[in-house]
Amino acid sequence: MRTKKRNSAHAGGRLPAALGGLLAGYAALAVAELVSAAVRPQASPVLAVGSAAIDRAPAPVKDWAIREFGTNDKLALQLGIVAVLGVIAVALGLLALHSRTAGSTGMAVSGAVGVWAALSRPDATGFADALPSLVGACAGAALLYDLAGRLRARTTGDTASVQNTAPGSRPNKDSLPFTNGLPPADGTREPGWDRRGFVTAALAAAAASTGAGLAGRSLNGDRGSGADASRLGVVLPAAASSAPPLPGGAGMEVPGISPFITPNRDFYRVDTALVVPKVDATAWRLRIHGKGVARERTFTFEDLLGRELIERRITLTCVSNQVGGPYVGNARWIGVRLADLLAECGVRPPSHGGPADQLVARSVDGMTLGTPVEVVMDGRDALLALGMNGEPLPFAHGFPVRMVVPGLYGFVSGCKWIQDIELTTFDAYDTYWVRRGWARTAPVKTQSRIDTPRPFARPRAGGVLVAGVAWAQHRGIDKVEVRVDDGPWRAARLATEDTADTWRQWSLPWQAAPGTHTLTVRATDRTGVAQTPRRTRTIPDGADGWHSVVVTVV
Ligand SMILES: Nc1nc2c(c(=O)[nH]1)N[C@H]1C(S)=C(S)[C@@H](COP(=O)(O)O)O[C@H]1N2
Ligand SMILES: [Mo]
Repeated sequence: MRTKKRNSAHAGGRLPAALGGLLAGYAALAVAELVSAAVRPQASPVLAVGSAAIDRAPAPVKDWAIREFGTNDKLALQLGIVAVLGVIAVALGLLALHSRTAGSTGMAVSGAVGVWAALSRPDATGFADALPSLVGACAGAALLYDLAGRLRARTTGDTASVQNTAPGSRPNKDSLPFTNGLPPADGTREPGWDRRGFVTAALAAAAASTGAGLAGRSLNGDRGSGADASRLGVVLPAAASSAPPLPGGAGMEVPGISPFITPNRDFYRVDTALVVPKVDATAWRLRIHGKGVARERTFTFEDLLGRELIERRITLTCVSNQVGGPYVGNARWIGVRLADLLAECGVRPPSHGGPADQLVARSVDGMTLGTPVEVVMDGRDALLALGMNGEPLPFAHGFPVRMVVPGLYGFVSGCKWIQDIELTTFDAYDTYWVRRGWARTAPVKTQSRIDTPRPFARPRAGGVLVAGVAWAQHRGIDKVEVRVDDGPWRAARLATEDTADTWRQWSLPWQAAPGTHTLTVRATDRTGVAQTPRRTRTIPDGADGWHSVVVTVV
């Protein structure tokens, strides 16, 4: 009985059922995309679930993703989510063959996950954020219910309907032979399901979903147009204090070495934003408030542009950079000296009796980064940067305004898309990364990297130039040494130092003998501390260890 009933439920077959599930899932996402255009692009289910996954991923998983996928980690995540949703949709389609209610309920429950993710985003603006997933899931559930109904149209699940499909059986009065009520004209054995109705409904749903999805995409795409226009309209004034001219010899002409200044398009990008926030500079505000802020202030972008600007070359590094990794870059930044702004607001560093030891920077996407107030106000060139390498900040690097603090890893200093600065204490507040096991304070560790030859390169025997970069921001690089296999350490030639806040290129000519060799580099900073050999993890405060490259000389 039970099995017979199942057979009847399979009247339409598994393939159309699976397709129906997929289609319902597609419709749900497409409708959600359209609704998200009325709310916020980030409230669409894939982005909301993806962002929630990023926030909850354990550090090792995050490290693995960054290692495996690099800057494509976010694309990989989204593709992964879509793949999982596809599997769920197929399963629900098959489930709906047995029970339309169960299938549709499953679709609704999947939508609830999107609702929960969207509402739990730190930048969620309220119940509206739930709407894309909610409306999308309802559309998907309704479509699945309808399509599954067509798959079971002639066999509505009672015993009689089972016999219906048996040769010579008479149509059951409860079942609907065809939606148009007509038996097949040619008298051949019709499928036990409403094939034409299913195909028609499926095609109509696919077309409508694609239309909704494309409309949503295009509306979401237009959303940033105010921001685009505001960025195009920015004219960066000349700095009152420009960066000193680059000393001759600060840049080495070695093929394969990292250029001294990293072009914006090549500058590494590390953040949790699945969609790059596009902020309209004309509507942007920065508020400074909190403990010990005698005069709370709010600044507009115009306010900052009109102030005295300083221009500095500063090397930025990510704490997630593995030894030898790519998450380091050097740019010319223009902006406002943060210490001046804080002093205007009446902020004093702890060493001058100020009650706040932590500056918490908040971005428009809800990220929080904590920086020691003492460091920001100790005289170094901590900036609210407005420009990068002669242009307004690229959106991906924090337009309209970001923080840059020489000597600290990005996660404790480099807030992009900043909108709020709160003075507080390290005891009172843990920021985003600290809550995930990373250090509260994190000065950049001394590091060096071999850029050329590349790993597993096959240079010709004879003269080979080994070269790369070394950094120890705000302390400066004193010495770089290279070793071939287990040979002696030899001092590399250092490019002229720009400032202690920038990296230094280095090179060493090597008489390469045929065979496989390991090249190793280590740097010593101005305080006399040399890089330690032992490789450590990046969490909690940055990787230690020497960079090595294995090459085969031919
Ligand atoms: N709003 C926001 N700012 C952020 C981050 C982020 O995830 N969100 N990541 C930080 C980290 S970990 C680093 S290393 C730097 C990287 O800056 P870049 O992407 O411009 O190189 O930005 C910092 N600022
Ligand atoms: Mo970072």
